[in-house]
Amino acid sequence: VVGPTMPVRNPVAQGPVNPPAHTVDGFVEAFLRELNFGQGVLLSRSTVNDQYLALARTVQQYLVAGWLETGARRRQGDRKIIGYLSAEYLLGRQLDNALMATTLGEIAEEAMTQCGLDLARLRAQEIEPGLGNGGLGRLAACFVDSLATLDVPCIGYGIRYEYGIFRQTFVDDRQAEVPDSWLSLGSPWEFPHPERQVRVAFGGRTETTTDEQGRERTTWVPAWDVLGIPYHYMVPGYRNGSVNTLRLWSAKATQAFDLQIFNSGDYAEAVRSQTFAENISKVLYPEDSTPQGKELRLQQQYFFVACSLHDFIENTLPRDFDLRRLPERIIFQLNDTHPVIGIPELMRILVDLKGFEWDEAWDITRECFAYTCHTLLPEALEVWPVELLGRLLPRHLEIIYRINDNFLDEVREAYPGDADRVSRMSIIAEGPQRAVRMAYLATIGGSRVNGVAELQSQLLREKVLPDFSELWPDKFTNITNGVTPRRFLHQANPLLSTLITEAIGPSWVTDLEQLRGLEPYADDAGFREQFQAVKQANKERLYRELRARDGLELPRHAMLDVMVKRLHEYKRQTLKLLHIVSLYDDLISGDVSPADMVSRTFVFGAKAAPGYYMAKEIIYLINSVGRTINEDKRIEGALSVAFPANYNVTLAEKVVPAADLSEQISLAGKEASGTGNMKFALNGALTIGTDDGANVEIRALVGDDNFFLFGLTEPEAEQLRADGYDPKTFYRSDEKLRRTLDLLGSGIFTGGDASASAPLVQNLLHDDPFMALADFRSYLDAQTRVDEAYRDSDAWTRSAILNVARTGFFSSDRSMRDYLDRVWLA
Ligand code: GPQ
Repeated sequence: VVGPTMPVRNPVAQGPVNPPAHTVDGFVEAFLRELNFGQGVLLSRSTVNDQYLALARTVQQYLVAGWLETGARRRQGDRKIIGYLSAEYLLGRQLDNALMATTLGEIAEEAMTQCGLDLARLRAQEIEPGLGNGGLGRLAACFVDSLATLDVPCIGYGIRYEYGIFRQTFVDDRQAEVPDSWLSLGSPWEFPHPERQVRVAFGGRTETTTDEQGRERTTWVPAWDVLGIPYHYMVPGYRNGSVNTLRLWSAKATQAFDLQIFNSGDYAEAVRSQTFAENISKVLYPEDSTPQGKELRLQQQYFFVACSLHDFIENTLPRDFDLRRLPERIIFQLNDTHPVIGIPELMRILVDLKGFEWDEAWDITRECFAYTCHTLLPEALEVWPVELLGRLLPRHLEIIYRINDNFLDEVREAYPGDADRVSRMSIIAEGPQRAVRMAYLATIGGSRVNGVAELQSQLLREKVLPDFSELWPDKFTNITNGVTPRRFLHQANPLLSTLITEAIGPSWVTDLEQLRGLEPYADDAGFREQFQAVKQANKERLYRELRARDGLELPRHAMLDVMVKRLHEYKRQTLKLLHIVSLYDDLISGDVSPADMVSRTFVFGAKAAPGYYMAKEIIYLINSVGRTINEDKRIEGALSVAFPANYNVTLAEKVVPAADLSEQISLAGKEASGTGNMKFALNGALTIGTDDGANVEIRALVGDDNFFLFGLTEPEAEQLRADGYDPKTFYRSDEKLRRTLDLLGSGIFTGGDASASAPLVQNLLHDDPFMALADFRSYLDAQTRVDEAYRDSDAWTRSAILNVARTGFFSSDRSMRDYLDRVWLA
């Protein structure tokens, strides 16, 4: 079974079989077939899960022919393929997306009704594949969506984690993590291909021998290996018949168990090596922007990259392909540093396995990779201890050393006598523990380096990789992130989509700049009224969901103020919390009466990395403050706080369309881009935000009048830090801040126990690494401007419409065109 595909010469089998008829009858027929022959049950005896699985497989039937055709077309053509290498894909639910791509929504609805079933109930049965942490993983999902929609050949490569991002629960207001067994009820969206397994080696040593021509040849003698089994997922373009592939790798032991040990009775020992091997794709690391440097993580990285390169070279390229032309057929885009080990791996393939000379292999390799950096946080830049990398991948470490030697020669030549620079630029960081700087390897070994928003790209050049951008100014570029308008506008916000389409026609879905055509409608009172009605309906949809999902009761008419994103100190959920506490203080001190306050409902969504202590303290305090405020009758419901557990893509699709206010309040210079900020603006929320990441570009596009700016700029924050930032000075000089922090620390939110809030409060007073106290006053003032603006609901709605109309730039279709122009086909 293992081996090349055998051409079948039967003319009947040349093309794909036709999908079922695009009618209710056709759909019902296909569905019942799937239920009977796929699930092996009668409709009358089927469970909701049976029905969901059959429905998923039915919708899939409509996509498969396009998928097979796209594949055949790609194989016949010779277009360059984008090999998107990403350790994370935060896909979200597949069913709705597939229904949208195939225009089967109404047909499926009617077909299910005819079968006596409720489509909404079946949709709710799907557990989303949470194979990512946050923005980086979701970006990858948006990018593959856009590439399919643009009909650009792309294979997304990644890991099929058996357990994705943990399911978050709250126990006594604190986060508790539950494993996400997303595969346990079946996985109808994947196509396993065990016959296309790839063997991946680890450990051992290298051997150098001299061949007959006197050339040195190094071979790797590994110590152990695992198999990678590819699982294929369809990535449909938007109603264009083009369907790309996502290829996710699952680890399998080369030997299931040791029969001899098993027979001797030691069952645990008999399966030990299997467990060890299969752990590689067992679980997603839940750290976001903070790599842990764990051996298993490096195993994951090498595992999926080695599988992917092998798969492309041996199975995707034609048999006799001349590898000197590899850069004409593939560009591997490195989604952050996680797949950077692919650079030495391609060198190893070319030099050790294919017999290339080093220099020629290096020229090919550099052309085949490009690197995207998603951060400015120094702690987020991956480094691997030399000892660990050498133990796990001895040959790759040798190759990295040689790449480094050659590169440092280049540096010495360009800057004679500058030893300092040489050590600054070395891939190997010297010190008590020598380490491989993966961002440097990526920069040296790739043809392009890009940041993900203008400001971050500038800071990347100036602060993170200044020596490299000086040496190779043309290598650096910016490509501002984007989000797919299909999932985050068309699918998530059907009411607004209909309103937009009625105004400007339907083609904005694949040409988002057309939203500009909405600008005149901002001044149309009738349109504003409809827009408001849509927002209100979306709020009510969200509140229904939160009632059913989390038992939350929320007022219908308050301003909806939303902060959803990973929990991280730099993102400053704390600042939001201080704002809430300050409003509560206004109320209970009698400074403001509930009737005079602009009512707000605050919605948080955030997972903390399980080992991130301060982030978990912040979650605890948000929950504690929220509970106290929600239960306090004195404030007459002027404020309410909702923190639904387990924020994920599915919930985002309900939250984003409902929001009035989008909180994008990171300390300037810390958020690389943000993509939630884009989703909210596109759905007609106004942003309160700092001059950070893509906020800068959002504000430039929507205009100052339609954006609430506050806070230090990046240079100001830098200056403040250089001058010796002392949060206490802000605490002392601002009475409102003092009262707010004192109230937070008083114990009234934590059952009378002041020590329960101390970790956060003390951290803010004595350290405050992300300058929440410095920005507090400016934030509060901006929130006052928000209140004033919200009181004039017509003017607010006008601004909201202009936000939609002016943010078409943030389509990931545009991002993909930029990558094509500036990186992939440059
Ligand atoms: N991002 Cl380095 C992540 O989600 N995880 C990471 O490990 C790193 C970055 C985010 C980044 O924080 C956001 O500002 C970006 O919008 C997002 O990547 C996509 O580029």
